[in-house]
Amino acid sequence: MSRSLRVAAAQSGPIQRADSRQAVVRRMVDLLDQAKAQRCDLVVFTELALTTFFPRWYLTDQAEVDSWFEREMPNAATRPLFERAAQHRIAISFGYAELTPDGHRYNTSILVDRDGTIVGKYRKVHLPGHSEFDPQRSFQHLEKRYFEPGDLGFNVWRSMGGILGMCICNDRRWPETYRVMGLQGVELIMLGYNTPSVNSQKPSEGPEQRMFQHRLSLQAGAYQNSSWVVATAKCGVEDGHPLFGGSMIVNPDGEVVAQANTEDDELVVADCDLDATKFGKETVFDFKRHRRIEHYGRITSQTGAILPPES
Ligand code: CDV
Repeated sequence: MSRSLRVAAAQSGPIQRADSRQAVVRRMVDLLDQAKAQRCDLVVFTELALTTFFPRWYLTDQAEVDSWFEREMPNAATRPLFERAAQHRIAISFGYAELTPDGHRYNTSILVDRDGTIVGKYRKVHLPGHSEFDPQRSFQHLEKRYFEPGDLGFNVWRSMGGILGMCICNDRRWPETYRVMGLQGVELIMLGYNTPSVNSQKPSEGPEQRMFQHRLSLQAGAYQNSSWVVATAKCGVEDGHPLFGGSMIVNPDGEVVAQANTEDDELVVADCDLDATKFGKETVFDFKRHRRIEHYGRITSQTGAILPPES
């Protein structure tokens, strides 16, 4: 049986603060229809796909904060997306802000199978930014204010004949993200991101350098774990704040096989042969044969760097 999946990264153009979830879902359904016309099996939407990237706003009213969160999934706004995906027999993944019944808030993504059933959930582990208003920054990035670090770890799921994993945005910059999934045999990693085009703490770091770091992270993660990586942006200018595009699909050799041309709603499609992950997993990255865990203790026993003593 062929283990090739036709996968689309469904890049999102900007979502303004005033845009309704219903309007956003209509755009997502339109991308799903395009994916159906291209015979896609799986469509990967972005991080916080239903709203503007609200962590750029410093909010003190909890009711206003909670207005950006979803209390159940699917809900009235997203049901048309679930229904159209199931009708097309397309699996999807997308991100949203999750408010749990017991009051926890996470930056979450889910995997929905071809029948419209949620089969996987991931909650963002590496939350960037800060928790209080920072006057030194040219704009805010308040993920640490609005979300708790994810509590589910980096799981993988057997779906559509393969082993699939998820992470979200800043997670893609951390080798631990990919390796924990790699150690579970991951064959395709899905991720969405909202990345400002400039560094709010370093104006000289602009779109070119940030795109280089984005590609570097995705390509290294794919190669070093011999996995496909599907990365989907929300991009364009949201209420005056530019986010870069660069949605792409990277093969298990670390090569970019498809990438976005715009900073708007756009499908980026590639045929992902999951058997192409085998060679790397059985040779240079045969973890069982080559990993030397007796030397990796610091990875899980400390966070910050501990410098050697001065001589
Ligand atoms: N949404 C994000 O996680 N954005 C971060 C920015 C703040 C650097 C990212 O890693 O792209």
